[in-house]
Amino acid sequence: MNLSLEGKTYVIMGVANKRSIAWGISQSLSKAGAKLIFTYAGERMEKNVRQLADSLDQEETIVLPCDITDDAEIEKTFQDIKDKVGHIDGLAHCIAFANKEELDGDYLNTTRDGFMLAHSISSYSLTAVAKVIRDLDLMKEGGSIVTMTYLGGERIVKNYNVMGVAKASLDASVQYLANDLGKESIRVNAISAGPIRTLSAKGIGGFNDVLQEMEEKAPLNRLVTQEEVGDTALFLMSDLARGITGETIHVDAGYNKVG
Ligand code: N5H
Repeated sequence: MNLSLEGKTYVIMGVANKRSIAWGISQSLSKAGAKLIFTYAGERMEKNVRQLADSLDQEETIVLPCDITDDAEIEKTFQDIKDKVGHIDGLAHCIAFANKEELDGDYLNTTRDGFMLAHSISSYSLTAVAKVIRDLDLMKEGGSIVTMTYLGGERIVKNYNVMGVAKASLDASVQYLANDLGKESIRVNAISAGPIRTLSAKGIGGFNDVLQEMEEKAPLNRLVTQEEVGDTALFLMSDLARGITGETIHVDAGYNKVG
C-alpha cells in the first residue's frame, strides 16, 4: 500500500483559478501519478481550467462542462466521462455557492430562494453526482469521494450564515452516502479546511478577521495552504485511507479544537 495513484483516474469538480482548493487537490493527485478529468461551471471558467489543466504533467487533458444545478447535464457529463475512460477511482467535489448578500448580517434574513440555491449547489450536488456515478457503475472497482466542508456547518461562524446550514446538510449527506455506497467499496469523506484566500472568499466581509483569529488561536499558529488540503485529499484517495469513510478530517492547523 502506498500513496501512488499511478494508473488511477479522478474527476475534479470546482477549479476556478490557481488559488482554488480544487487546484491544490489537482496538483497533489497529479504529482502522485493520477490521471485527472476536470469539470467546470459556466463558459467563464473554461479558459482558466483548460490553461491550468494543460500546465500539469498529464498525457491528455480532459475538461468538460458540468452545471450541477441541472440533473440532465450531470448525467451527460458523467456518461461522457464513462465513454472516454471507462471507469474512475475517485471524485473531488469542491463546489459551493450562496448569494453574497446573504453571507453578511443576520442568518434570519435568508430568503427561501437564497436558501434553496445555497443548498442545491453546495449540498445536493454531491448526492446528485454520487447517484449518477452509482447508476453508471463508474466506480466499479470501488472508489473515494471527497467533498469540502467548513467549520461553520458545525458551529456558529460569523457571516457564514446560510452556507453553514448548507454545510451541515452536506456533512450529513457524507454520512448517509457513505452508508449507501459502502457496499460497493466506495468511501465518502469530507475535508474541513481552515480559511484560505480563494476566489469564492474574495470580497466577503470579515474574511481578514477570520484569518487573523486563526493565526492567533490555532495550535499551529498559522494558516493552512491549498497544498496541505491537496495532500490530505491525496491520502483519502489512496489505499492508505481504505478504512476511512463517513469521516470529516479537519485541515485547519487544529483551530477547531480551540474555544
Ligand atoms: C466565515 C466565513 C466568511 C463569510 C462567508 C463566506 C462564505 C463563502 C462561501 C461561498 C461559497 C462564497 C460564495 O458563494 C460567493 C459568491 O456569492 C460570489 N462569488 C462568486 O460567484 C465567485 C466568482 C465564484 C468563484 O464563487 C463561487 N462560490 O462559485 C467563511 C470563511 C472564513 C471560509 C470560507 C471562505 C469558506 C467557504 O465555504 O468557502
